[in-house]
Amino acid sequence: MQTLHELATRLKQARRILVLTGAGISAESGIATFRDAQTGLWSRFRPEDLATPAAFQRDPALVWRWYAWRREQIAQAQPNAAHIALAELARRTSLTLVTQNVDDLHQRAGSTGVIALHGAIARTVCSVTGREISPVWLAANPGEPPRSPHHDRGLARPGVVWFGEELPAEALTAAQAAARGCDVVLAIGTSALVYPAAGLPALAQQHGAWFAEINPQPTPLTSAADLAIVQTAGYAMPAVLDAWENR
Ligand code: BV8
Repeated sequence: MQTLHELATRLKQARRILVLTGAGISAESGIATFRDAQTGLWSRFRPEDLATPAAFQRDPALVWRWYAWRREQIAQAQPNAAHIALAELARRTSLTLVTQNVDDLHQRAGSTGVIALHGAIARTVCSVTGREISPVWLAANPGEPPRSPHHDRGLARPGVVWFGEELPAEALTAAQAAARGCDVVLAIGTSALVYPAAGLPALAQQHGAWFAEINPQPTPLTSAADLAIVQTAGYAMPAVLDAWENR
């Protein structure tokens, strides 16, 4: 419990906080993490092999169906205690929330100004132009995937960043600025394997920030953390808020 009290004290004393979340924060909402063994018909695929432009080029229907399955998981999920505690924490202090997740659970928990580095699974864009495709158009033009209204060779694809694709420049610039300007950086529920997102805690530390990690498993960043809390997000984040109140 001492480590949670130390984290609460650090957060309370911080001028500016950067929080980086990964799929682990949505695990207790029932959404499989990105690298967890995929269930059912998806168990024979590695996510990294499906979340690429080449996979979509090779078999657009397969990739479209994988995202439809994931969208369904997210639609049935609710924000969990960790998402809710983070939204509450942001109401008490200056906090920038950067997420690698493509679900909307932070937003549904009340977090605002969320920097979504890897896009949003709920968005659909044209595979050639990148322009948004409306749900109205999709409902009127079903398909796996539907074709795009923006280009005669275009197909509908999820509005997420695939491996090998650039992150949205504005989001990445804002996240890196937040890393340079924070005095506490907190990584929650990420395996810290995917760059440039996983480089944000080190960037913050290079600029003098104190770094804590919440994850039931060790990650490549654990050894660099000033404080490693080996707990689930759903347990640790509400407990940090409780400890904050008793400080
Ligand atoms: C790019 C969207 C320019 C799609 C995703 C530098 C060095 C090395 C490689 C690279 C580099 N720069 C670029 C690369 C290549 C690549 C990369 O990083 N590859 C890795 C695998 C080596 N990066 C890119 O391609 C990026 N683009 O940089 O463009 C470029 C391009 C090519 C070459 C050079 C430069 C684009 C990356 C974005 C990919 N898209 N998602 C989709 O979702 O379908 S990333 C994907 O992994 C996920 O979406 C997620 O965002 C991300 C990280 O995963 P996590 O969120 O951490 O989830 P994971 O399952 O891995 O881990 C869950 C964790 O939770 C675990 O640690 C677990 O212990 C913990 N946990 C479980 N339960 C709980 C919990 N924690 C707390 N509570 C719990 N209850």
